Amino acid sequence: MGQIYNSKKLMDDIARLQSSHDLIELLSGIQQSMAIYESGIQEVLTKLEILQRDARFSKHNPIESIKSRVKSPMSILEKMHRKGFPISLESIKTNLNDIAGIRVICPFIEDIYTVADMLTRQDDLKVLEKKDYIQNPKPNGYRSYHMILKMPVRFLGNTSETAALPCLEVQIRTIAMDFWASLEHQIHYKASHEVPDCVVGELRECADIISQTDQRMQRLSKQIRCMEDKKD
Ligand code: 0O2
Repeated sequence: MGQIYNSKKLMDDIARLQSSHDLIELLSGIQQSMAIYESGIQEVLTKLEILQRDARFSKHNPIESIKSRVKSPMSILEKMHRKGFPISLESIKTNLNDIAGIRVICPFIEDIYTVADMLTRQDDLKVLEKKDYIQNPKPNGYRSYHMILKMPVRFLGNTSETAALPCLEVQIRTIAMDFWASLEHQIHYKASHEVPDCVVGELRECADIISQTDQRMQRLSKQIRCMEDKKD
C-alpha cells in the first residue's frame, strides 16, 4: 500500500511544543537559518548558469531548465516527523540535508551525468553523497540523480569569514523523469490517504514506460549527432 502520512501525530507533536513555547522559538530559528540556505542556492545556481552559457558554444546544452526552493517550515516539520527525528533546531540542522534544493532538468539521460560531473569538479563544493536512482530506481519507479553538497557561503561585509557550511540537495533528472515525479508526487507521495496497490502498480508501469522512452530518445539523439559529426 502507499505511504500514509499521520498528520494527527505531527499536530500532536507540534501542540506539545507550542505548550512549552518552543514552537515560536523553533519557527523563528528556522526562519533565521533561511538566509544561509538562500545564499547556498545562489552559489550553485551561478555555477549551473555558467555551464549553460558555456554550452552555447558547443552543439548541445545539457540543461533544459533549473528550479530551486527552500523548504517551508511546515514541510521541514512534516519531514522531521515522517523520518521520526526529534523536533528541534539542532536536530533539523543535523538530520535534514534538503532544506535547500535545486532541481536541474536535462533533455537526455547522458546530460544528467554531464551536470553531475561538472558539479563534482568544483573545488569549492564538497560532495557528501550521491544517490543514483536511475541505475537503481526506487521500488515505486522513481528515477532521478541526487547529490548532497556542502559549500562555503560568504556574506557581504564579512567576506574573510566563512559562515557555517549548509547542505544542499541537487536533484538532476530528465524532462520525462520530472513529468512522472511531479504527477506521482501529486497522486501519491504525500497523500493523506492510502493509495491502492493497483494505482501504485500502474504508476510503476508508467515509470518503466517513461524510462524506455528516455532511452530511445537518447539513442535517436546520438544517431543524429553522429550524422552531424560526419558532415563536419
Ligand atoms: P519534497 O517536498 O519534494 O522536498 P534519506 O535522505 O535517504 O534519509 P530522503 O530524504 O527521503 O531519505 O532522500 P531521498 O530519497 O533522496 O529523497 C529526497 C527527495 O527526493 C524528496 O524530498 C523528493 O523531493 C524526492 N523523492 C524521493 N523519492 C520520491 C518519490 O518516490 N517520488 C517523488 N515524486 N519524489 C521523490 P521530500 O522532502 O520527501 O519531498
